[in-house]
Parts: sequence; structure tokens; C-alpha cells
Amino acid sequence: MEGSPLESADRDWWRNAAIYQVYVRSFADGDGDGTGDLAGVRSRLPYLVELGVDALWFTPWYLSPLADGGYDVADYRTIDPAFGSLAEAEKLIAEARELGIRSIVDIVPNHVSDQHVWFRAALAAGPGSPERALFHFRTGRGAHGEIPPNDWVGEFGGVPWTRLDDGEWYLHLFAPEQPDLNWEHPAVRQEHEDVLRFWFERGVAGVRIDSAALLAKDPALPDFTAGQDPHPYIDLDDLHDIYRSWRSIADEYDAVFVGEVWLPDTERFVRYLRPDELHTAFNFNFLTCPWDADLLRTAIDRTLAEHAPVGAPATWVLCNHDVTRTVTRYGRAESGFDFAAKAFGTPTDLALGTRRARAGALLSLALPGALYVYQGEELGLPEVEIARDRIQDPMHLRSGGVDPGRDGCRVPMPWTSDAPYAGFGSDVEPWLPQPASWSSYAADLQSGDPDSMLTLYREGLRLRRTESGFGDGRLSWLDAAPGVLAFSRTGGLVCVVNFAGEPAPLPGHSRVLLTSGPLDDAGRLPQDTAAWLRI
Ligand code: TEU
Repeated sequence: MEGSPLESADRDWWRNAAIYQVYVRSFADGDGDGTGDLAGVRSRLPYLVELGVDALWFTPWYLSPLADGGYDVADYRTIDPAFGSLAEAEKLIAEARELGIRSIVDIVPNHVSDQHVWFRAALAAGPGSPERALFHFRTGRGAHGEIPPNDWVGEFGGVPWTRLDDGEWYLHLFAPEQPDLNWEHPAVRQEHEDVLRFWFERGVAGVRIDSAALLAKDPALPDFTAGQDPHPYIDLDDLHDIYRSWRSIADEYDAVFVGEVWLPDTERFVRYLRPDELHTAFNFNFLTCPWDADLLRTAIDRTLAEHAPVGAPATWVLCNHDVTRTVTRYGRAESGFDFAAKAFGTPTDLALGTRRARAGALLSLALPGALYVYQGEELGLPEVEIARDRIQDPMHLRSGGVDPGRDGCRVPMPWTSDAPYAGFGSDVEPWLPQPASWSSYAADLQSGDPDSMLTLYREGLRLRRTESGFGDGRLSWLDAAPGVLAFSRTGGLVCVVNFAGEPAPLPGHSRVLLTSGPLDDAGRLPQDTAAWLRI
């Protein structure tokens, strides 16, 4: 590890950070039971140090029935026994810190598990009780209350209301096991502020806020007719007051937020990033953008232009646990991402997708701001088409089996090519099946291979840390042929990406730092290839 110890490190680390997303359940299995766990993460810390990331974002590791992979939290102050214990989480946070890696935990404020003590109490207490006021309970419409209270469609499809035997309905924007909290209730606000402190006290450097634009609801829970403004539950103004009070707590601990804010309207999006609100938010416009020079340039320009007035750094994300993996997406005719367009059996050219994902990696590492890498992205893992009878994702189940869901990007990691279950660590078959090809992606094979995705990421992240010009700062576009993007950062650092059919000549008087693939015999940059240069 180069650089100074964390204690004296730059308080602005998050403006440039490379943050690695650990989907704990699928990262590494330390106890052999088929499910990834904290022991597994601890055993792989040396790998993460060698990869060269600054922080780890852990998807929810709290007590949970795992009806939505842990985004159904039964108790924020307990680690799920499938993953380990609170003492072990504290150890992991401390060990990572020793190695120069910060930790970010995932808070899910929109809803809790139906097994959370609050919801169980609400069910037991019955209609009209103060316990039910923590959630959104309503009577139904129709002569016998048999019609849901409003016409909303859930985020996972279907009706986001479930009726109880006592006749009342409760709201769940996601699965029925995820009842939505009532953010008008002071106890809901108080509890979340306490939970933030609980984790900040344990040394976490940041919090990812799940579904950050959904918590506040119009208390009338009105029907939603398309185009209605404001929307009854997306991006309500009340949210900003909640995040301002969270910010004051984070400031006491020097901790930071990253909001999961899915809003295509960038102007609305950056309101969450005003100086007294969230530090950062995921930039999904970049993630959803097709592999196309003009569209990506527009997405980059809009992102930078919208972030500038609030002074927040952009984040660059190509992949996470909810979306089709990058090498697969970029290998498809429709290379953008759209939840609604996911389908079984979509034709994919993995060689093409891999080439583009390599170029996309160098593009995103060179852009101004912070960067997220989702576990397995550095191995070039493809999306897996999971057999229908093995899919666990509620998104699949609630779509009536039409949507393949998100399990295909959550397949347990391959570590060792010649070990059972590709070295995931299990003695039994992991919770999701790994395809036959999995061991060919194993980290140990890629480690010694100069042409592997892992080597590209290691080298890219190393240069991003050691060379000047990367991270937060300015970007200037350079003249380039159609279908080629070229920009400079400070100090003569240049990134060129060729999306076009014709090989692109590289600027003269430059030294090549790294390329995503070989240059041609004339030293030109082939299609779907990126290069970093120093001029
Ligand atoms: O995802 C939220 C999310 O992806 C949706 O709000 C999304 O905008 C919608 O499904 C698109 O129609 C987070 C987590 O990342 C995800 O894994 C969880 O399942 C979800 O929240 C519920 O907690």
C-alpha cells in the first residue's frame, strides 16, 4: 500500500475514491455452507488491497429473512447469523482500515422486513393502533374494502398492497415482505438517526442510502395518473429535510453518504447533492447509457454540468447487483440498461461485450470524480441465465416469471479455477448455481495473465492512484474523429476511446500509459478500445 495511513489521510477521499461493492452473500464463503459471509470477506482482504480500491460498500448484512437478498432488514443492529456476528463486522471494519480501506454500509430506510419488531407489533396491535402508524395501513376501496387503496404499481411489478385478515391493507413498494415505513412519523426519523450513529460509532466511513428518493409519500396516497406532478412517492420535497438532518450527523463523524437516486431528471437529481445534503449519489444515467460515443459524451457532459453548481463530485458506475452485468449488456444489440426490457434468451456476443467493457473500464476510471466497481466486474464476469426453478429474486417472481430478475449478476464469485465451486469456499452447492464456464474466470487464473480483465483493473486502479490528473477535477474534450471520444485531464493526461469502425490515430508526442487492448501495426487505436496517454 502506498500513501499515508488513514488517520492523516485526506478528508476529501470520497471525491476521488474507487469503491468496491461487496455483495456479501456471493463474495466468498468462509464457513463452507454455500453462502458468502464476513469470514470470506476477511480472508479476501489481501485481494482487495492488491486490486487497489479505497473503500468497500457492503450490501445489507443485517438480520434478514433474505426475501430480497437482505434489503428486507429485520434488525439493523444485528448481523445475520448466515454472514457472521457484530463482533466480526467490527473486526472486518477495523482490519480493512488497517489496510487503508474504508467501509460503507447500506441503510434501507424506505422499508423494513415484515419480521422487524415494529411490523410484527403493528400486525398484532390491529387497525387504528399507534403501532400501525409507523407504516402505511389503509382500508381498501369497493363495497367490502376488497380493492387496493390506490392504483399504484409496485417497483417489482404487481400491486404494492397486501391485505390482512383484519381487512386492512399495507403498502409495500417492493415485495410484500418489505412494508414501507411512514416517514411522517417522528419515531421513524429518530430510529434511523440512531442507526446511523450506531454504525458511525463502529468506524464506518460512509453509508449508502437505498432507494433514497422513495421514502417520502404524499400522505393522501392518491391514485397516480401518469404525468402527475409531483409524483405521489418519487422525489418528494420532504426528503431534503430528512437528508439535511442526516448530514449533520455524518459531519460529526466525518462520514459520507452515497444515495441510490434513480432519477433521469438530472436537475432534480443534483438537489440531493447540495452542500448540506448528500455528498454523492449514483450516476445511473451513465450506467443506463448505450455503448455509443455521442450518447456517452452527452451523458458525461450533462453529469458534469449538473454537478458543478453544487460542488459535488460525480460518481461513475457501470454495474451493480441490480443490473445486467457490463460485458453482457455491451455485447447486446440494445447495450443500454432498462429494467423493463430484461428478457430471457437475449442474444449476446460476449467477446464484443468484453472488449467494450474493457474500454468502458478505462473510460470510467479516467472521468472526474469517484468510481464504483461491482464485485466480479474486475473479473469480466458475464450475466448468468439462471434456471427458472433456481431463481430467488422477488423481481422475477413478481413479474409472473417474465422478468429474469437480478440473480444473474449475483452468482457466487470464482476464486480458484481447480477447486470445487470455483473456489467460492463452499462444501455444498452455493445458494445460486455457477455455470460450467465459471472456473475459467477465476481470480487465480487471471492474476498471472497480462491480458486478463483483472490485470487491466489492477493496472488501471494503480495508475489512477499514482499518476497525476485522475479523480476529481476538470475534463476538456479534444478534437477527435466521429465515433471517437478524447479528453484531457490536468497535467497532460489523456483518455481516448474509439467506438467507430476505423482505427483512430493517437495524438503525437504522447506516451502510452495503458490500453484496453492491443494497438494495430500502425500504432492506431482499434474499434472498441481505449487508451490512456501522457502528452
Ligand atoms: O433498489 C432500488 C431500485 O432499484 C428501484 O428503486 C428501481 O428504481 C426500480 O426497481 C426500477 O423500476 C434497491 C436495491 O438496490 C435493490 O437491490 C433492492 O431490491 C431495492 O432497493 C429494495 O430495497
